[in-house]
Amino acid sequence: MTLPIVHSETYRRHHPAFEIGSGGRIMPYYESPQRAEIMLEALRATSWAKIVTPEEGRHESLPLLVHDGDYVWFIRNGFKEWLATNPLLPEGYPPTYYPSSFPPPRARRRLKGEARLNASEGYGYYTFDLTAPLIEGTYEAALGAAKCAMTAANLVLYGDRSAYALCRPPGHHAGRDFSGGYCYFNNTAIAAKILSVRGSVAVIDIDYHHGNGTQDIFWEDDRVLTISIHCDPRMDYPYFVGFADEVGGGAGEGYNLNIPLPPGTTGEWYLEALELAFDRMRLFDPWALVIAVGFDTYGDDPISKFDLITSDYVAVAQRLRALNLPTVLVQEGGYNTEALGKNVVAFLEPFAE
Ligand code: SP5
Ligand code: ZN
Repeated sequence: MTLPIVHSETYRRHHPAFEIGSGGRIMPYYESPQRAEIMLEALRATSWAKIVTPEEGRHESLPLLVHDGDYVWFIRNGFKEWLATNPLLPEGYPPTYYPSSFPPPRARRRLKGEARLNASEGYGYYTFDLTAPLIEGTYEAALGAAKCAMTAANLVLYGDRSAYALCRPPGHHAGRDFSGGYCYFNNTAIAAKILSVRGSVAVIDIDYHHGNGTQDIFWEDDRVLTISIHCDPRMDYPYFVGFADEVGGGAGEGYNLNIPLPPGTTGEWYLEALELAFDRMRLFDPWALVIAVGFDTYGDDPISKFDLITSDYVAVAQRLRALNLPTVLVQEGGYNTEALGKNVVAFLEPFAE
């Protein structure tokens, strides 16, 4: 029994020093390097995890599969450009590029393609909150995560039944031209896009938070069905997107399904929501499945309000596995570092074969 686990050491290059709570308080950066370290450690201790590194090569055009060129340029070069303007740097932690202003609603589209001209203050154009700052190693880490997703997708294209990408930083909040929610390049969308060379693909996002970036990327696409099960945006992040009436647009109308659930959701309710997702998926009849995996649905997650326990992840995974589709699993959130190890092992084991 084995399951390929694609992992890159580049995640260590991305380690923002803090995040800013809604009360203005400085908090630890929940999306920490320890997350990946702990999951990898726990997987190494199993008999079935086959840890592999991403395919060799620079692959710098990979993010362009799902992101606009000006956005990718900014994630790659924005930090350097900003640093060269001699910003007033803080003491006690490394230089960190936070946006200082944001385009007011409706102003943004006028600037399309020009925002890079003011790289020193322009990051607000490309990011929708304060949780995805740029530091020196952010691009390298984000590209490394994208390569893990690509490699897992290629493994499945070339015949593996399932493959898991241990991506860090995560990706599902990153859209065509924006970062946010700890996300820079949308690893899940990259995997889905690669798999879509062979036919239609379903994405199911089981992170606690709505996969707004993935929804944005495939909004007008009828070849990739996007489904997200998440906490009701009236009650939690990302607050302004993720409602049930968002169904896709243009050719993609009817190819996005949001299933918002209330705070306090248990494993039992969750499994019912999963069946709704499966009903839509069966009609769509994809050749492959991408699962955006988050363990922030865990009862003891520090930033979330669902009530799943470790054995619920086994049940969820068994049902997903029973769909009997070639499957790429992509790591998204999950912030209880104590529990991440046992949860990732519990969830992935049904996919080992
Ligand atoms: C990939 C992913 O899971 N991104 C999630 C981004 C969530 N950002 C909002 C964090 C709000 C933290 N609030 C702290 C409350 C502590 N009780
Ligand atoms: Zn999340």
